[in-house]
Amino acid sequence: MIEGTNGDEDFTAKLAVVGLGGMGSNLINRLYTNGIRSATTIAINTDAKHLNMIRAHKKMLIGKEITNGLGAGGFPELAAKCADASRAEITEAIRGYDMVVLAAGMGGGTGTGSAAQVAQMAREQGSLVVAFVTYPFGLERSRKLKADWGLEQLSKNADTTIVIENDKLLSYAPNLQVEKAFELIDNVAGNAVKGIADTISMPSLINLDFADLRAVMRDMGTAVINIGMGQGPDKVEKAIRSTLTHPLVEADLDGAKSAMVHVTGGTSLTIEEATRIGEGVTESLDAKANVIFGARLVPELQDQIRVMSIVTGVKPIFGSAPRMSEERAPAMALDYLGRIL
Ligand SMILES: Nc1nc2c(ncn2[C@@H]2O[C@H](COP(=O)(O)OP(=O)(O)OP(=O)(O)O)[C@@H](O)[C@H]2O)c(=O)[nH]1
Ligand SMILES: [Mg+2]
Repeated sequence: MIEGTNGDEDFTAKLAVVGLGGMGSNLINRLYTNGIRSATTIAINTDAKHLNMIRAHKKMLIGKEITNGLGAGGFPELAAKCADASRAEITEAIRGYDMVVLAAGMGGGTGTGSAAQVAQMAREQGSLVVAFVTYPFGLERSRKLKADWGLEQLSKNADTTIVIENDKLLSYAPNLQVEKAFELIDNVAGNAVKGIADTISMPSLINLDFADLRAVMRDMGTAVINIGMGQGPDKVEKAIRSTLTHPLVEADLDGAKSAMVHVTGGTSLTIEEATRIGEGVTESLDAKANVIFGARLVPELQDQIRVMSIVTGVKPIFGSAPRMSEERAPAMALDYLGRIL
């Protein structure tokens, strides 16, 4: 018991992960099915059929009177109306969380049109709002304008908006089938969300608490996420190198204000190794940037080290990755990527 308390109070930060639209709900399904213990999962969609297939702690169909549960058909304005019409229920569902993590694919109707509004509702209640969004493949041409619009609205309303560019992720494993590509993206985003949730709610080798996270994520605009992995004798160097070479969107780091680095490793990971990685992956940032580290031991990882670094206050540059080809190719690329990421 902590001195000065009656022992009943819960000092862990309360977290909700809210998935919006098809992509967001799929991510929630994955998190829930894999058993996320540190956060409440909430799926929100205008599409009743899709929502029916999703498993989550809470599910919510929005704008029933407007779309009849048939989805927003790629129209963000319509989805924004749906979010507005369901404002009271959404506000109720996200009430009382210290942090709300939003997930949505930019480029369609529901996720694109409702993300900014849900972010605003969560902020009004005082939650720290961090959004994970994907930016459409080059081959989804008509969706990019919508995505740009959605991203702009969202970054005005969320504290930090972390962007994953689909093409960029796929440039590390070209010629993947679209479905496999989505699966991969969901995995990466899901791991990142789970990483943040676990980091602040479970005992760790190097603890990161909610106050630390808030300091680097409050009012920070857009952010980039880099992921890396190391294994074997040079695992620390490999982890640093792969993290620096696997940004999920290219960005101009000039204005970088802060960064969060999280390292996960098997039980042999030492504090010294984790610190070395934290320093290695943030070396190029301005000396004034506020950098926080966290590290957790996950016995199943054995000799493997996994790194996630999120750099905030940067400007994403879209379109630097080669466009994903529409060709179909073997799934072995997925296995290859699974190892790097
Ligand atoms: N990672 C991932 N991305 C997806 C998935 N489905 C779609 N996307 C991407 O997310 C963007 C938005 O698609 P959806 O999430 O299906 O759209 P929505 O928000 O449901 O919009 P409406 O169906 O028009 O209401 C697409 O342009 C794709 O780039 C998925 O299962 N996983
Ligand atoms: Mg949909």
